[in-house]
Amino acid sequence: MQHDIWFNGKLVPHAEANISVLSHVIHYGSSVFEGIRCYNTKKSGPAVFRLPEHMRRLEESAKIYRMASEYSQEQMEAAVIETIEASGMQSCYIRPVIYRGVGGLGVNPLKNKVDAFIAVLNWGKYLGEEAMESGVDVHVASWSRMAPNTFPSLAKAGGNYLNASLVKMDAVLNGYMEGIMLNREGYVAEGSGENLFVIRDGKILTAPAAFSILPGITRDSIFRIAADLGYEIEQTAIPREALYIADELFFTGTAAEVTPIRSVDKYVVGSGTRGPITTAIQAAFFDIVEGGNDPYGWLTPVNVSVPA
Ligand code: PPE
Repeated sequence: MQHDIWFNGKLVPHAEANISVLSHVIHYGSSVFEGIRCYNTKKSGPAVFRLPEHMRRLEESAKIYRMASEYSQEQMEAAVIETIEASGMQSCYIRPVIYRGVGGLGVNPLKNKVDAFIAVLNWGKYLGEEAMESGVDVHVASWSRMAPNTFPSLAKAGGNYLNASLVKMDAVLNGYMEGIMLNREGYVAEGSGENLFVIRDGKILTAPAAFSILPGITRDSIFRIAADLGYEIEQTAIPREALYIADELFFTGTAAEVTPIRSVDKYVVGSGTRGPITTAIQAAFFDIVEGGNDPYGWLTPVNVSVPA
């Protein structure tokens, strides 16, 4: 079933949420977006995970690209809730997008209209159901992450995903689930749609924000969860070969949640299955989002009435 789309302030049927082929975004990739999950928590029903943080990042992505959205962060948060409630979905993936619309062709976007929409859809496990336990097989991508001062990596912008989709296609066509990108200096950056964590000798490492990564909201959540479980986390330069001798590796992301990695470039990671620290962090994460146990105040409840 296709749910109503919130489109420039109003809920409209899916079929009516259309854009012009002459929209700036079609020609030049000028959009910013978010991916957010709503979970049907055991404890208190449907709730959105870290909604203010996602909408803040959306607003900041728009700011970087000088897009003046008509809607404030608070209005966009309310619009997300409204869209979920209207859909009747108790759990869903939420995709808000702000983009450059019509207003003439040509690179200069300053005259083009800025439009916004929010869609809600079903989205299961990003890297496969059984991957959550057994882990995924990945490779190091031959494409690098963008260099600093080329495309702003802190903005979650549509155009950045041209690079990501080259990485993902190469991975899939070579029989891997995902590709890990290195930055321009050759240090580990992230997956095409996930942040990456490396565990060795009980210590957890991940790339710093300045390494051309998207600093994920799940990544930030893992910092809190892991610290409270007593693990030390360091944001540091990780050489490629550290992946091959790691004890454990895992991806994080809204879509990917916490997904273990069992091999990289056919090197077996640790024991070749989900390791103990990954298991503990994954369990703590799912206790929040699925269990509804929310020590950090990360869940925003939504009222989805179940049809009788
Ligand atoms: N890095 C990239 C490049 C990325 O796209 C994502 C999310 C992350 C890191 C993790 O960020 P966060 O979701 O805030 O923890 N990728 C989104 C889109 C994936 C897609 O295929 O589309 C997502 O997970 O929603």
